[in-house]
Amino acid sequence: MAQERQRVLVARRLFPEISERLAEYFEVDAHQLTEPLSAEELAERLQGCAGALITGTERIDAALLAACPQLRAVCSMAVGFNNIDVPACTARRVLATNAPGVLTETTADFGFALMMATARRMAESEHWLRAGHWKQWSYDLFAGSDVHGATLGILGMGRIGQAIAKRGALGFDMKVAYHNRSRLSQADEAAVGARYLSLHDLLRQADHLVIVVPYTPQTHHLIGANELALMKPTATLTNIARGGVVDDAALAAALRERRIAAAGLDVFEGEPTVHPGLLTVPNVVLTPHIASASLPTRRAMAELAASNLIAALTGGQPPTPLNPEAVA
Ligand code: 8YV
Repeated sequence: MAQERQRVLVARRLFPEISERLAEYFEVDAHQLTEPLSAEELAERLQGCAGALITGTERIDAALLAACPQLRAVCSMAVGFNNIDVPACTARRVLATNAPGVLTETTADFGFALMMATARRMAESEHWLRAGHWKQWSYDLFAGSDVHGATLGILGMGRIGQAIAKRGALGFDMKVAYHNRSRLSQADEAAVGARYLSLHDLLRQADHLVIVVPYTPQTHHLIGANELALMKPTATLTNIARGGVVDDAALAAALRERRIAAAGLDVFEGEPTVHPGLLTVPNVVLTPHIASASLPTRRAMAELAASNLIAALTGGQPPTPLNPEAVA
């Protein structure tokens, strides 16, 4: 009798070829709707599943794992994994994987673009033009701040932070400074043209601050009212990391009172809901968590998650495990 195939869930609507590839190995249940599964629906759909391909938005916590005892692998196509309780996965011998590397350059491109759009007031001026306000030239019409030659402050110097640093140092002649939990080696600092500063010095010196730290209990509201108060009134803040690293209410107040010049935000506390104070100030560029959204990169992210899932459930070596000890 043929051996029963393992079941896997593809928890979000994705490229059809991902499900087709998984179907060569597994019985695949692919969620087809753009609307995500609720926590209850996710637990229900995972019944009897050995694996799940997820994104950065499905919560994998102890309660879900307890409700899905057959689960052996949870493979995310996001690099950030604050939605996965990795120790809880390890305790249940569930392998968890993320998707580092494949989105680095695309995400760095977007972070740099968002910082530039913020500094040069692109969204604000575009809305104004569309609204029919453009009647004449004026010397200070949407005059912003320069990017080239300015001090780029990078908070979080992992792969994406380093890729942004290179863009600033090599492409735009910026003075690049950074703060990170651990300092880079001298060779790595030289390679990306960045010097290390304390968080407070970084906030004081940056003309353009770009935030790229992972979201953890330690980075929750890392940037709040006190930190914003250290920034230059001419400075911009760009967040492509996670909502929750910045206190959005404090940021909205700082923008409204022009205590900093402008912000560019791709991530929000409680997204897709956006703090109402951010929706009503003009000096902020708002995008819906799309920093990794080029089609080739989204495909590469999904492919990496699928490779992890196939390896995890067929006795192979998953390329990017978060808790290899879970199955050691
Ligand atoms: C994802 C991201 O698009 O990889 C991450 O950590 O934030 C984005 O690239 C998002 O998490 C959905 O998976």
